[in-house]
Amino acid sequence: MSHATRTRADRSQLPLVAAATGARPSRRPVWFMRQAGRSLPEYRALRAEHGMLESCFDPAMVCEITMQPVRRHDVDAAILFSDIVVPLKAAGIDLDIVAGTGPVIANPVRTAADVAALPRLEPDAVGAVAHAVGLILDELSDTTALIGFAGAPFTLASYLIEGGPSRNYERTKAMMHGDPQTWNLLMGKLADITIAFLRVQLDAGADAMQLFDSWAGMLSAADYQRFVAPHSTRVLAEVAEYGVPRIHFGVGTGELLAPMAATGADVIGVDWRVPLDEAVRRVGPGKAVQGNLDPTLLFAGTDVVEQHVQRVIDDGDRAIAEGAIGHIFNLGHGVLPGTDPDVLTRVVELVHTL
Ligand code: 1CP
Repeated sequence: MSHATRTRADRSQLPLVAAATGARPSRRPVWFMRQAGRSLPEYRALRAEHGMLESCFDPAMVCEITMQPVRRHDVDAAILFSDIVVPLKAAGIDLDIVAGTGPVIANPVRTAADVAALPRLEPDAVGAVAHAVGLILDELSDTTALIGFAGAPFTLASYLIEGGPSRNYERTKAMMHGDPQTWNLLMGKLADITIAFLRVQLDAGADAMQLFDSWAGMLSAADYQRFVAPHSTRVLAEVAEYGVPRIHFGVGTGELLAPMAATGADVIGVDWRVPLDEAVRRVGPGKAVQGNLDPTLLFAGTDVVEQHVQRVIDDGDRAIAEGAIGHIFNLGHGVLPGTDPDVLTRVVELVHTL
């Protein structure tokens, strides 16, 4: 089967790509991390009968769930419906995504032997994802970008080592500091998987990509530089040839914005703790910024939402005055499950008119 993939000239029409590359977007682009998911009743209805991982390997379902927030909110980007552990599962690692918890790893990776036994990701194992990307591109308008994504090696390592979500990351940090050689082998293998997963999505035609290092903010800048940055840098370098915007994001990364920017990303995602203009002073000029409305403020009522959307836009404008090449509006982290989807629709309208 053949699908419509976009040329570089087509992509420059996408507001998200324009903002990410220093061109003038036709409107300020906005999308939301976790825009597909439990805030939408149509998502809950579809998922009621299908497991999370099962859904991620069904191209028609991936396409439908990816498109739901685009239809509803008129966002400027779709993000592929998947999960950061999908390539690990596809490679053969025994794990599940448990409702209300998140990823759970059957046999956590704790020793040099565990690391040596980790499989590689064969592109065919995520053929369903490539298929889904094609279906999505056939449905998207000429002005809506498709963002592919992957988890960065550190965030993936934290799930594999801890066995699931963690509060303190003690086992992760124990391996990092106590056995740096095994740590680096693990991070190298995860970087390979991440690169392979991103390449599959980019070969299939994704217009942009986001590397999620969600939990990197748990690290000091020194540890980030020494144990994480070289691996994320390699991931970003290996996909540079596609020429699509590479977005890099983590939570609580105020102290890491400079080293995260130095990994080579084109766009730096910022959480709600650091105003976008201050973020640019840390990131340095020449990159775009993405963010950063606090997702909890969506529960605070219309007046608060409107006031803070305006503030983030003003911060974004100041960021551009300070040397950022563009601003992509987003939340500072993912949409929370209890969010009223009508509030998200209103945020998009506001961003497009203010
Ligand atoms: O039952 C459900 O509906 C499962 C909830 C859910 C959903 C909707 C999970 C479990 N993953 C997802 C989809 C998902 N995951 C997307 C879809 C696209 C979109 O944004 O609309 C994306 C981009 C992710 C990426 C992801 N998964 C990240 C990075 C982004 C972030 O939020 O920081 C992380 C850390 C995960 C792990 C994960 N998967 C699911 C959960 C609940 C978690 C977090 C668990 C934890 O707190 O550690």
